[in-house]
Amino acid sequence: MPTSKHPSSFDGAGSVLSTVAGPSGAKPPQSLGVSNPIADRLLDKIPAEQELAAARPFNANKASEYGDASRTPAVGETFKPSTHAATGSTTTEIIANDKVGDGNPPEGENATVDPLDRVRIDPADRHLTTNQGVPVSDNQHSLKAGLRGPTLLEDFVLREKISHFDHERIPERVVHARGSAAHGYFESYDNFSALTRAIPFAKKGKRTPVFLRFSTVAGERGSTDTARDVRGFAVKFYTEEGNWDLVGNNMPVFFIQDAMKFPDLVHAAKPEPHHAMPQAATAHDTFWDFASLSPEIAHMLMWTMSDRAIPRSYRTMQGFGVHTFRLINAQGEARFVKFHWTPMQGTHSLVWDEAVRISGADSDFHRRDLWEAIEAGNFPEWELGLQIFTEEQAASFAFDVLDPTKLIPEELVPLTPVGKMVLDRNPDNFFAETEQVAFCTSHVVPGIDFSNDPLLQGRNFSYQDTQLTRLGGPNFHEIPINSPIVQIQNNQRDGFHRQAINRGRVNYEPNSLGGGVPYQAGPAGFTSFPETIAADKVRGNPELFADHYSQARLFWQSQSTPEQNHIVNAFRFELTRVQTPAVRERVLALLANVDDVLVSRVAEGLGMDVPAPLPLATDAPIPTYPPSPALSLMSRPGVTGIKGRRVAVLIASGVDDKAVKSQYGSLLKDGAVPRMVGNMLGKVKALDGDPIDVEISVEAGPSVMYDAVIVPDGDQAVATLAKNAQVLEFLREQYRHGKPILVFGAGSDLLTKAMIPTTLPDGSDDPGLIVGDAANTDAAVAAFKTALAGFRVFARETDPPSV
Ligand code: HDE
Repeated sequence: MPTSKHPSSFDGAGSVLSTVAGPSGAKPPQSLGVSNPIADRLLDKIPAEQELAAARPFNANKASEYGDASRTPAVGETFKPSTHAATGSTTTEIIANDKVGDGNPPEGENATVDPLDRVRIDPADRHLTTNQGVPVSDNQHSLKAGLRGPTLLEDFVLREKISHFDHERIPERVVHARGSAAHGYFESYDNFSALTRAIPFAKKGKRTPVFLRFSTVAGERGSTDTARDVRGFAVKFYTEEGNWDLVGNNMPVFFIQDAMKFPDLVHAAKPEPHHAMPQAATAHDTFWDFASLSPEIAHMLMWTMSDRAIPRSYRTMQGFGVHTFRLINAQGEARFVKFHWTPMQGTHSLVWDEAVRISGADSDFHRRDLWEAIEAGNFPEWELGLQIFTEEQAASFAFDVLDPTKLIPEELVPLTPVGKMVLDRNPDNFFAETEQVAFCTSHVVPGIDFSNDPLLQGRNFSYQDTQLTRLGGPNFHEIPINSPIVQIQNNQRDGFHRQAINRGRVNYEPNSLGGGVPYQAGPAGFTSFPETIAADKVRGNPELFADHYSQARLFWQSQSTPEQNHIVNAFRFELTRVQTPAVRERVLALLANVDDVLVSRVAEGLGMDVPAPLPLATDAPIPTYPPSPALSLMSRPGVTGIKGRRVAVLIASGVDDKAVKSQYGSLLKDGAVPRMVGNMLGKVKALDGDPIDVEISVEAGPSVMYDAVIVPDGDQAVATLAKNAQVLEFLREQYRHGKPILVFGAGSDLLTKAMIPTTLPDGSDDPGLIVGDAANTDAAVAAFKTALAGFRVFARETDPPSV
């Protein structure tokens, strides 16, 4: 018979053994009559709970919750229990088994935030099981009454499998449904704590893990990557003070000025509701109807009709936080800030004819490009630059910094580089990570704060709300990709799909029974900038929001000639697809306020006269700006050269294999991705040497899949290739899309057959058409690489295209 730990008194033992009521003021019992580890823990737990509660006779912080004192929240009071048992849910938590664990209560721990390794799954050497872990003997057949008989309802293996499959899909994002993502890190260039206490900027070389999701906006989850659209650029920083989501776009301004208009904008842009067409395109009546009645959209239209809306790659896009935010340092000093991500790969775009063809050739073009670059260790990088300015400066600008249709020209507030972001790891699983990641603009950390931009304020509600439906409840922060890398400790409980098993009976604050924990952090926690506001409660916009055109004009005037040509063509394309003449006319009336040349060129393309401009929304003088070179794609060629650029090497039997192989190798060495492209798969006989394998056919990998082409020497090869109209079309498209063409010897005949001009339309040399021969091979390859690293040869373009 075991001896009791406290044998002398049984007084009050019945109450300890009960879960309700007890004597007033009695001393705790010293024995429960039996002794075993559980009873002993109960005997310890009850008085320790009482002692813990008694340690807090009142809430000492209460007075600090009112008036001026409440501006500096106090740190919560905490009390340490004499035994850990005091705060447990149950005395039996020390019982161990394979399911519940080792019986050691996890003091101060929330293991749901442990690194993703905890949920990565690999089936090596494992048999199939059901979701209940039951081994599956036969994964081929349902359970039937006889080989030719009906399937039995009893077949729980079949039912589980089919039922899970039936529910595999979750609602796609209402906007930004189509996206791709990668892991990486942000590295701070220095200690920027004078600017912000946000921990990613705390020290030189500090790395913060990130997850970045790129997306298109209008298209559905399966839509094409190269649609004309804004791209999402959403970065989740996993910081030691919680997650910070910088949910931006690849354009620095937005369509509307108030969150109230977002559902209208998106309804107008999405497929028309009666026939659900067109997919992933604004080229239809309802979008332009809404747009022309909402002239605040003018500036954003210039961006979406520009080449920015058809990026070459996610890796060649800028990213912008769009809104004005605040940075706050440890002393509580605040500055305004705009966030800019600048790609080291340079800013490069597609041309429209190419984008349309890519949609047929490879609608995963951007997704594939990002995936392939990272898989090959060619990690894309962006520099984070900040435009930092004070409230006083903001007040002196000709525009309102709370207006998301306005940008701050870099010439007015230059970028301060503060760090770089590198994407160095593809996700393991698209659904678990890319699809389930939940960005919310309201996810900020100490040192980052909002401005009163009415769009941002509305977004702070919308994203959280969206995730509730999309991810099935309020516990989406527990989905591994969304959980922070730091502890989550609070009194939120329950809800669909709850993973955490919270220990103890205390799920409220203030408490004494839990020793006061988790306690409020006080000054160490997130505090909002105490902006002074004395205002009427109103619906409306500030005066400066009424200038709708000055920055649209700034953008237009800052573009290079080819970029302006593309904007004209884009308006012409979109408005040609519009059916209602009155809508077209109204858009022209809007453009008439932007620029005379722009509107007359678009009108000409539509066979219409330029109408009278739309009335302005303000009588105030319209600001003028000097052109901003930073707004042209041409201002950022990038620093990574030909890394990741794809080059087609056309081959057929009789090709000059030595030359071809050396060029192939030299491109590979510089990080480019060459491919042997032929009429069909198989081997081609080389001029002298080993046969060469064709890697892809012109049919499966047409011209638009490459950034450049090499046409090698070899009479027989050229004669074979010349018989294939797809090859000739291939070359014509390379030319039309402004891509470098390197041609050797007999290869020139192929260009002639394809009717490719040897000079530019104005008669001058074409810098992208490089002719090599045995004497100048190295120089020709070098010139080709220079052309490949740079921008396209836009000087080839004529309207309409002559090739
Ligand atoms: Fe979004 N936006 N948005 N948006 N947005 C969403 O949230 C919304 C806006 C942006 O890769 C949704 O999780 C409102 C501006 C990105 O998962 C939704 C308003 C900017 C992503 C939503 C805006 C963005 C979203 C849909 C006007 C650039 C994708 C699914 C007040 C600064 C993030 C979701 C990802 C996604 C609402 C305007 C960027 C519905 C109400 C401005 C990059 O909550």
